[in-house]
Amino acid sequence: MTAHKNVSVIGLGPMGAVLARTLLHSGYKVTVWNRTAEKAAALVQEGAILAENPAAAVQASPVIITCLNNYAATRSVLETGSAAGDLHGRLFLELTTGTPQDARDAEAWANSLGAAYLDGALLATPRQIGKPDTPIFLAGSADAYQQGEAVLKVLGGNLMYMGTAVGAAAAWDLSLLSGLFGLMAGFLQGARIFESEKLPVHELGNMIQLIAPVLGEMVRHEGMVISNNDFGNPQSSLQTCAVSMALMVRQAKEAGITNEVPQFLHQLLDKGIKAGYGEEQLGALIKSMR
Ligand code: FVH
Repeated sequence: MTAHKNVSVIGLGPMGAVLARTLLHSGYKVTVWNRTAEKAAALVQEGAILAENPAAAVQASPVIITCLNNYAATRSVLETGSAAGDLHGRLFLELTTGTPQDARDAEAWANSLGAAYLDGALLATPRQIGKPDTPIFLAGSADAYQQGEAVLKVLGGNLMYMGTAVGAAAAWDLSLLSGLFGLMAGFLQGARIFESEKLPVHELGNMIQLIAPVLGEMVRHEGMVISNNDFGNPQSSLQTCAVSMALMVRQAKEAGITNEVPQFLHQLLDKGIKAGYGEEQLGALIKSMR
């Protein structure tokens, strides 16, 4: 087995364990380390090697994947014993979720140790890892990306290298998560509307999946509106959208359900309308958010 087929995974939470297992079952020699060693038991039975400490995990492979709760946890683990010094000449591939500043700090630290650094963001839940369409955002030097590409391809077929500005993967990740959780918050309010009308909630989920391209087109359009700074000629103005929000607030009152989500959105729209953007496109709301 060549050194290129050796990889170490530090952090065996739900995601780290799946990353290690996926690599293991793709023919990699996988060395693992986790603060709570018992979490490695199943992986060891499947053929992974449990490192005694973080330094041993680093020494075992040319590519070190970290997937922990946050970047501070990664740093504290890699500052244990000789692990940090042992990173010299290796690729440190951080797959923990963080901010762009976390990524910049991590890259500067890794480079100061003589390690290559690649910042990654997994746009997937553990059960979606290892599929041909699993998206992973990457950022860092082109050399670091080349060093990590083969391992990453096993974890997700849809690699998106966002360039050498190392904060880019985290920026893409957090921005998409913002969109996702906004949709989820809206979906949950919709689910309460469904429940109040005794409709089956799973059908709402199915419908959102079915019409996702139409919803995506609306978001794409507002992205162009903002980038072009062209907020005129609305098909659906802030004023129009505020009417829908007011309906949702009223429905919540009529049905005796929570109104937190529509109330919040209504307030946001109201702020934009009061600022004078009522007859502009929905994307104009960004002007009162700036
Ligand atoms: N799970 C998911 O769906 C998401 C999908 C998108 C990407 N995320 C990110 O992946 C990172 C790891 O997530 P996770 O699901 O594996 O679980 P977490 O609870 O976030 O992390 C558990 C591991 O972190 C270790 N850990 C926590 N604090 C420390 C510390 N101070 N020192 C050392 N290790 C620490 C923990 O160790 P232990 O509790 O088992 O001993 C686990 O290994 C995360 O950034 C997600 O946002 C997953």
